[in-house]
Amino acid sequence: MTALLDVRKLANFINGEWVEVNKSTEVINPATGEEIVQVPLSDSSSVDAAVAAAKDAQKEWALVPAPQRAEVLYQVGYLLKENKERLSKLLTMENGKVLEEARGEVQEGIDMAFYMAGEGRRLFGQTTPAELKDKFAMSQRVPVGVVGLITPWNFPIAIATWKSFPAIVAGNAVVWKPATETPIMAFELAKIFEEAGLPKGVVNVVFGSGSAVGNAMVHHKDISVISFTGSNETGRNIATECGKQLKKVSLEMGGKNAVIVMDDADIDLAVEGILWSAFGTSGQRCTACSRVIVHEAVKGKLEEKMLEAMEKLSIGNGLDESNKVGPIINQSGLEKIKDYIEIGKNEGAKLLAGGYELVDGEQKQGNYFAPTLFTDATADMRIAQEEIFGPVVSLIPVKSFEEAIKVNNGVEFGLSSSIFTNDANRVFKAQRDLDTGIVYVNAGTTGAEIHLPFGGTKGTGNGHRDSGVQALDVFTEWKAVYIDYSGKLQRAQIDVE
Ligand code: UN1
Repeated sequence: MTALLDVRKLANFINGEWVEVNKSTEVINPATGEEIVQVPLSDSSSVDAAVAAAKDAQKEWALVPAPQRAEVLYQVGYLLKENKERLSKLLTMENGKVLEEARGEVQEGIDMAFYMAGEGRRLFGQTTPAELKDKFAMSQRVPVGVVGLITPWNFPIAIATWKSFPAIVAGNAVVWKPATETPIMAFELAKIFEEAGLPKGVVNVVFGSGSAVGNAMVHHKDISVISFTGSNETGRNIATECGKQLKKVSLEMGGKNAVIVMDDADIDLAVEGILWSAFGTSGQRCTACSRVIVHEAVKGKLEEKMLEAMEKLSIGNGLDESNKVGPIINQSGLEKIKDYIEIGKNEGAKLLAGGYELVDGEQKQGNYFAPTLFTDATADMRIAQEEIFGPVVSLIPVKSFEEAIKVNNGVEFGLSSSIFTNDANRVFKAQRDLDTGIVYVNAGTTGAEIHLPFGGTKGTGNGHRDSGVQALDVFTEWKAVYIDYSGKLQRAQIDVE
């Protein structure tokens, strides 16, 4: 219990009512090991109730003109703004990310609200010339109905806004399962929807596990679209099940993102970019940098400067603003990272810094892991291929620009990539040849802005995008409309003069 939060136990939000559930589990602050609140563990009956409410509400909501639907999102934006500091602190408490980053994440939600509200006055379709006289043709976006959102713990508010805001402005109703590790942002966002005047049933929140709540959503016949961000394994299972039902599914499942440092790069800038994208959020971002592909001519210099900069990173509770690296979300996340340290050592990579859990003093109660640097990794090692989701980065030396691009692309994921170079030709070649959904030049692999499409190639997803205007493609169908005002039967393809 904290002064920032006025309840001891969260409740589901179904049809505009706060519905208690008997079974619950604790939400732990990963920085201190203390319980913050209890989160419901719902079962499929809550999902059924939420979907029924959503289905009902959606019929009316779809008839509200889009600019008026957008008015609610403007209100949501203002309320997020008003509550930014309190929400950021709660976010740090449930997720662990340092306060500066938590503020950044809440800001992403604010930006998304105003951006998507603007779409209420656009939601463009197209008018198209018809091939026959006195005939009008157009295509327009229509809502898909009830959408199911399954969101992760690493960006509990930003990712929720990337998905729910476009869904709402497009005229859909939402059933949302947030991660049980970080339910407070969902609870707060639901309260904000309520206060902003969103009609009841348009957004419903059901707390609980993937195996109970998530599974029931994926199997529910009245949910038309599932939008999921999370692990590769879960995403693939969801896609298989949705495939059987011909249900549209949008997946975002992580990355193995690299920063390339060429021999002509500004090394100090590269070090800053790597540090920010490898150790921000303790490496628990889908976009986190976990490989550095470095030209052998500057490898020694980069290692030296990385080590120097890493020494200055203070690790600890994110509410203390002097800390730059917060905790790992939970024990199993920590164990996975430890396993990869052993794997890396056994594979023959050289451990230059970190590689251990912090177990003394203030850090004893939380899940802290030291920022870690391996060097002399090779492209095929498991630490250079698999997503670790922790503050672990591996340097892979290469001999040329071409080899760097090849190593970057030689993984199963394709979310984000970056290159540090001052050579204009390399910049243009790299942005063309790096096989990822997001490419940065002279910046790290993180820092996506909400009005651009977010997502990736290959194992990262299935071709859809979160955020940006492109997110509307997930939550709408295209309808083609032909209006013949000639007063006679005109047959397309046949009666063309
Ligand atoms: C994620 O990595 O899971 O680009 C989301 C970024 C943030 C969003 C990251 N704006 O780092």
